[in-house]
Amino acid sequence: MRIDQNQIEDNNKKGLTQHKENFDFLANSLSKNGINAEEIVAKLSNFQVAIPSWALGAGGTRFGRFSYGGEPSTLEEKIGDIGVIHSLTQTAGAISLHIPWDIPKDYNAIKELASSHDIVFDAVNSNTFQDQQNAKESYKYGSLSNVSKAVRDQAIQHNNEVVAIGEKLGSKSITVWLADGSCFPGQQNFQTALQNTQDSLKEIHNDLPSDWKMFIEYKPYEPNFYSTVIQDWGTSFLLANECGEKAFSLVDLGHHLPNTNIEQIVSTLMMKGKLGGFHFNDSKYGDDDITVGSIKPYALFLIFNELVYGMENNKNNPDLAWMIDASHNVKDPLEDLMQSLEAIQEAYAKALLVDQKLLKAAQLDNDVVKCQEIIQNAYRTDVRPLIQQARLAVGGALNPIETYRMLDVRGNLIQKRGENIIATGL
Ligand code: RM4
Ligand code: MN
Ligand code: MN
Repeated sequence: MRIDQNQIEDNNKKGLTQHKENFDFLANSLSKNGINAEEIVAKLSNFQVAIPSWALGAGGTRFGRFSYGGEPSTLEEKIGDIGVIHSLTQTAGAISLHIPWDIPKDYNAIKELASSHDIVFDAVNSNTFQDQQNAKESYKYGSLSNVSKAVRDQAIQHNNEVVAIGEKLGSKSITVWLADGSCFPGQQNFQTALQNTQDSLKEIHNDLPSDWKMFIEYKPYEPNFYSTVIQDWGTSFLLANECGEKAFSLVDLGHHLPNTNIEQIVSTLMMKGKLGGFHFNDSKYGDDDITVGSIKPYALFLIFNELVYGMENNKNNPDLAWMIDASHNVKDPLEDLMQSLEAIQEAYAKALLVDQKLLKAAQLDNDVVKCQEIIQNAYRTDVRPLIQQARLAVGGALNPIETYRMLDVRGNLIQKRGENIIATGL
């Protein structure tokens, strides 16, 4: 289903007068503090977050999966769904493919389809955490870290193939997330596993096209429950350094033990020019992959505060690859993704309001109370009119979810695709 620009404009009409009042009021009060609202709006309009091809169907848990009516069953339909989100929000102009879940059949047709929705191909993701049909070797005991050279070679080869697929689509980066690790003490020699992983990643890195990047994602546990080879940012950073200049760390918000100070990790990686990408989601306990900003919006804001600082001060980092890595059991996946996009924009907008000069001065004075006031004043500002203004400026909906429901997008998708389709993916 394609949403027509006129439909969006029609739906916007009824809220425009109120919006204008809200925006003018906010812009005016921000200007008293020397903040130019239009500059922030322009930054928000330009901000694009990739949608992973595996987030468009209902997710599940190991206990069950409840499909959502009208789920996309082909890559074409997934791109169509992202097209819907992008027309409404104007912030989802990229797709990230997981291979082999979503290998295009006809590359030119897929590229044309994506560009007709104004969507580009972001990082491609390799998968060596599942055995593929007819594969010679099994990843049961690891992939890039495996004690068997034959298994490692197969996994390296898979990553090379993923890069080749990405090249045909215009992607410029590969994300490697490994499930490798061990379930019981003594099962694995830590040093051998790390050394093998390092050597394998180096091979992948050295075969990358010259304008490509490799993102190394870390995660403390799951599916292995005693040890994970790339368990934390330090290990990822170490490996990225060993591999070379095309390698970077990737932070997935759900891949930390409870209460980890993620904003500090972001800051360190940016200072060292080694932050490559970001996977957004939220969680309470583990890698819950729930809607961005639904549990810890203040933490998300603090992370964005470091990102904004880093983007200003650490030009040694590449342009960051932003992606939502979440999937859902109980919500309409498209509505859920729009909620995530809104939360990301909100945290970004609030971080842009932090008066960095004033904060630095307060830090130099050791004025702890003032530091907190500066940070929390920004956080407590209702920035929604800025986000709406940013969407309106580029043809998006004033209220994406409301418009989505008004147009009965889900009803249309169910009519076309049926009630009991299951999307490819986990
Ligand atoms: C992992 C990790 C990866 C994602 C897979 C599906 O936990 O977050 O980024 O590709 O899940
Ligand atoms: Mn991830
Ligand atoms: Mn994850």
